Amino acid sequence: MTTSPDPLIALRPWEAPELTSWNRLPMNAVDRRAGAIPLDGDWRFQLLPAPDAPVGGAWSTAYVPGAWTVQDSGDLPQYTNVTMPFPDIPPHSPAANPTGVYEREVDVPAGWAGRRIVLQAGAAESVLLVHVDGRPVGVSKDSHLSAEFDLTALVRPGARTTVRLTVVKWSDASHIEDQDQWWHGGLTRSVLLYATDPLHLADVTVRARRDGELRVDCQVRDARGTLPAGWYLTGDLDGLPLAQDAEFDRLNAEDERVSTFLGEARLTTTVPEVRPWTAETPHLYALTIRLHRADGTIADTSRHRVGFRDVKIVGRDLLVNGERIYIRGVNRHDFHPSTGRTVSPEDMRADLTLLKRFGFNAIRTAHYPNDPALYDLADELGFYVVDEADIESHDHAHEIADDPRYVNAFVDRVSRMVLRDKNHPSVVIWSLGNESDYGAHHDAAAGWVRHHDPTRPLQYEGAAKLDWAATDDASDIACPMYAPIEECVAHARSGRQTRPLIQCEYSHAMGNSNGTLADFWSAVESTPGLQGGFIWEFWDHGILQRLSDGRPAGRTGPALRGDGVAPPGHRWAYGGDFGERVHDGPFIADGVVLPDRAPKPALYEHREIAAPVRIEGVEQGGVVIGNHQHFRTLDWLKGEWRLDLADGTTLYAPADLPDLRPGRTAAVPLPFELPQEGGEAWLTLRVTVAEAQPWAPSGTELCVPQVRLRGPSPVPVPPVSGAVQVDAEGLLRHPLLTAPPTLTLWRAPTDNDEIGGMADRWRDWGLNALSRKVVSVREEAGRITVEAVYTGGPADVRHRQVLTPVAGGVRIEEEAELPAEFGDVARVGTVFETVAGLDRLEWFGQGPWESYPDRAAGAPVGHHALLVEELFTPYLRPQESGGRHGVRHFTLAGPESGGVRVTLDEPRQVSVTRYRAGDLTAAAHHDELVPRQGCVVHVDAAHRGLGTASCGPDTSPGYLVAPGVHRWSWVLGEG
Ligand code: IPT
Repeated sequence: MTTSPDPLIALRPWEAPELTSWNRLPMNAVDRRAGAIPLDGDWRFQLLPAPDAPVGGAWSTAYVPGAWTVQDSGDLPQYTNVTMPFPDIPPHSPAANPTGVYEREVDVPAGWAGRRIVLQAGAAESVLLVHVDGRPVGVSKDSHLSAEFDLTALVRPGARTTVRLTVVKWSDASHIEDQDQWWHGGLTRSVLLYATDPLHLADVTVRARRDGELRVDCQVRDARGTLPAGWYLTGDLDGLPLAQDAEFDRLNAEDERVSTFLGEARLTTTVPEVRPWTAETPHLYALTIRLHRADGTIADTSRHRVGFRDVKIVGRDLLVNGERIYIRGVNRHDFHPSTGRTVSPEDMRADLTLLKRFGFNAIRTAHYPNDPALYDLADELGFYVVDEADIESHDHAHEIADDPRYVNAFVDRVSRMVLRDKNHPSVVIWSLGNESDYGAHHDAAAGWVRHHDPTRPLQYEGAAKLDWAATDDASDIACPMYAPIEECVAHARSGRQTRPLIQCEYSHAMGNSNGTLADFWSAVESTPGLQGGFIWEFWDHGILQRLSDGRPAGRTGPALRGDGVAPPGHRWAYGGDFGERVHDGPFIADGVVLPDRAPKPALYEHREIAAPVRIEGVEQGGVVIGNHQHFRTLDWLKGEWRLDLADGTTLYAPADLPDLRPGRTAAVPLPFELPQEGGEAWLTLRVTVAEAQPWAPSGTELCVPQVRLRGPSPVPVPPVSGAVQVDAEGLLRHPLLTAPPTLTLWRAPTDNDEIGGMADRWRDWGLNALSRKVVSVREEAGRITVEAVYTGGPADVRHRQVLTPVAGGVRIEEEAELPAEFGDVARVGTVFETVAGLDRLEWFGQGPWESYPDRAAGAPVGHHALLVEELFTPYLRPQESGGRHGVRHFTLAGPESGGVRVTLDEPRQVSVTRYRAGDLTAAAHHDELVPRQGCVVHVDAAHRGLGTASCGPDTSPGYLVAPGVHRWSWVLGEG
């Protein structure tokens, strides 16, 4: 070990959990961005092999804010879930410990003479050491909160100063930042330098109640020590003046300490006819607080946006402004595919805008305080935020939760989060962190929060999971993760429930997933005591990676396409793709959006489940409409009716939405006279934004509730004379097919299938490679019966096709007998392939987006058309994709030419892609797939639900494909 005269290095703070900071200023909620000098941009940079290695190598540059791991530094991102990336046990870190030294000059303005000068580092991963002109300044830990240092005594206004920020990647703190995400190193949020008058606002705490009461508590300090006599505060809220609370001043004056050193003052007002803040109505008021010197001049100013609202738990209900709300939440990491960790306000606005459009009203900042700008946006756009502290000790949870060396870190992280975010109306719940067992440190941190901020509930999954009904732990909410819905319902009905039940994580969105979401929500909405949860998670964290050299593309990489496919020459990297030896593969790709924020189809399912307007049913010629919002009427929405008939007819009519208060229903007249002919009929209400919202221009579609007005009337397809062509094996010959219809029981395993163990079972049964043997081919009056067996598994599967010539094509009646040995398979169905040139699918069934048997509540029945390429979702690890549920008939045709027309005996699962299931199974990344010229078409008699077994419950029994006899029939025509 090299010895260093530098005291910050000599302290070895990276292996000292007791030391959470040195010389760092207390966290506060005063916004200092206005007037500050931003220090973002290129810094001199060198990466040392260890924190105590000498600085003195060659300098390169690194961009701030940014992770060096995506900037060609030689150190690359690594993804692990639970497992720590190094074997050292807490509080130790490995000897090989990449350490980034950032340096730059700053010209301190001459005008700052006599002012207090502060450096703010937005985030450093994981230990920050600060030097100015070679002199030690301070230390900070917590990779996801800012650190401030007073530089007044160290810098000279008018002179040039060298700032050095040393960031040590691995430390005792890494053990409590084990958050199932990419490990990076660097200064990942902005750095700035600001100046204040020595007399300044040290903190401002805003409490704004739904009844219009506003209370602002201010802490005033003077950097010179003693406060000058006669200072006072003024403030106003949208022009309404606040008054300094005289009684509060009188009590303070009695305490000499307070009046001399620790200035405290309270400003109050009552807003008449206040417009309350909710996620649906995020009304904000502008508050300005001014600190005056005795002569009236202004020493300091702080600006805030204020939302008036109450959050309360009453019994087992979480209430916002007295209403029991549903939490339609998502877990969100700070992520961007190019920068890894650094997110711009524009990107965050895009995240939140998308979430609003898809019906989300809540965010859990998993598993650390997100970028500060996120909370401003959540206030403005309207989200309920569970603000989570930067604590996850997953790999060593049990050891750390009671290791006294870590107690400071727990309380420090939780308290600093609360101090930073306490003024945001969007923050409705504090969270003590994630997956860190339950120990004394949690109670210590909970005690701090409950004392400091009694206005919000607190949650911690690790505490509440021991007994959902407990009343004396570190959680005011039972917030389990991935609990089966039946368990939640049983608890709510048990009579033992003591607190709200809101799942902190549910419906794991890895790959093609989120099965049974609608069932989850129908249970929530019909069970008092259940209030929703947070889907895991928002992002698929694929990092944009150059194929040429395997490096991250970085912030200067190519523009993203926005359709889920990586730009040419690139792919989305997941665990292992940077050569990591320890990693957790694609488990990092488990979001509802692909890495470029392209929505996965599951989002449409969520959108419909969360719809503000629903069709409750049809009664006596009227359609019953319901308002499912908590706080708004329907006047900001508009509707349009659409009627789809099986024969291809589509009719439209304008819809007048009724004037409905939240929770109410009303019947409106049926907009159409139902035509006598045309078969099955579906009425859809397309609801769009009438009045532009900050998150959606007018015209944005929000939901498409629908109701069936008439069931199918089967049209008989009589046989005709003629002949069906089969080969010696009994396989259909057809000019438009390059592969004849055969039986298949295999789908390219989804992540749920793989991790849930189903795929291995299917492989053991040989379902991916069954071979067909013809048993007999018989012809009788033009009708051909083909008996075959599919072998290779523990038992043979018998399959029969009866091929009959019918007007315009051939009817194929199929029967497959699945032996009892094959309990629970992926699908039973037909697969065939078409000639090239059939590029467009038109269908009558559910759509337009992808849907599966247990994820089909958000895809309305109607006439849909898409290009074959558009049908496919590019899940990061290729897998079953592109399915459409409830298809009645479809045509696959070229731009001019006719093509294949298929009519099904009943609504079936269908997919049309450029890939065989085997192609998808064999590929590890999307870019490895070579699209076929023709189409691979699946028509399924039965298709297994998706479930969420990659982390959580599998699909429900009703969505499984059971053994026994399956029958289906379809007509293959040309059209
Ligand atoms: C749960 C974690 O809290 C979350 O961070 C993520 O890892 C998720 O799983 C899976 O993607 S913990 C799990 C052991 C239930």
